[in-house]
Amino acid sequence: MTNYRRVAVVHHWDVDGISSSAILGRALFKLGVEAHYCVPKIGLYRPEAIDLEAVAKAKPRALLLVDYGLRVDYVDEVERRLGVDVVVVDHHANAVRAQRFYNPVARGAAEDDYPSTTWVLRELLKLDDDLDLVALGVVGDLGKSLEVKPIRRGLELMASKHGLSLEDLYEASNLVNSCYRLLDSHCIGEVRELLVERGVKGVLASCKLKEKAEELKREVERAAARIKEVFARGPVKAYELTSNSYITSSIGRELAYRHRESIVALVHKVESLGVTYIYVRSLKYNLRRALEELRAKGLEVGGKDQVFVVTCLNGRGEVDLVLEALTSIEVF
Ligand SMILES: [Mn+2]
Repeated sequence: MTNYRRVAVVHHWDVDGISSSAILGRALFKLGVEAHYCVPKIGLYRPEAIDLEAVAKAKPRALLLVDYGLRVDYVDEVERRLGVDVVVVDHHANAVRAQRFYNPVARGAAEDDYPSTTWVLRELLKLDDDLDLVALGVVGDLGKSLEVKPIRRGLELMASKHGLSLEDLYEASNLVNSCYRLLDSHCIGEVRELLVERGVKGVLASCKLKEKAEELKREVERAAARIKEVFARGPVKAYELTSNSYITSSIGRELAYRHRESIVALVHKVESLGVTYIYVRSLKYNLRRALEELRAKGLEVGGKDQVFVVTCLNGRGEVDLVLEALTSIEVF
């Protein structure tokens, strides 16, 4: 990394992405590398989501793509357009890239062994410090499913070294994620700085973040009251959500926990983004095959074994294709 005197860090807007960029921020500072940060347009996993003009203005020698789950052909496109090395650090299911690609999951490692990008960074940078940030990324990505994972005990120990409990990490994760759920990019930048300077405790002490979380909670309650069931066949249940906040995953997760034996699909049209998301989660069924099938059909899909999201930009019957793929899962 010291080959590059100045880098741009483009990171995912969720708590794992922000914690990862805070870890990198500290590491780059120690190496004397200047870092410029940029968050892609919230909700989009495409080259256009990255403000390449702004990135180019900073004249970086390399761009680090952190926890963003961008398709490998899109990564190559960004590299071509920007004309500098792009380095990927990630843990989302993806094709493998030949160079500058630190994603053990894409290379075949088990998702449970790399539950977050902070965990990938921990290994890559051989971290002994910053373990509160590492643990925060894991708690953010695993959510409540952490309770049944073997990694739980280890995280508890990591947190306790910083005088924190798992509960504290859940709360911090919720506070940090309020920013992107309210589509507030400015807030994301502030939180990253806070994490770089003061770690997880800084987040827990922030009044501004507490207010954000309260604002979000009220919006989630209002939206949850409007959810409609629109499809039910076998284990598959589909719901429709209307809200102009990016609360697809909070509501989708909640529905999945409420219907543990099912595959839950949540169709969420976010008018302020001009995008419809289909969020699919199941605690019981492995969705990887459906994810790959839909990707092969040309849909914009990102995700893992238990969860994936389809982004519908022009409405080409994606909902029907997803329901079709899901209703055939049971056969396998
Ligand atoms: Mn992640």
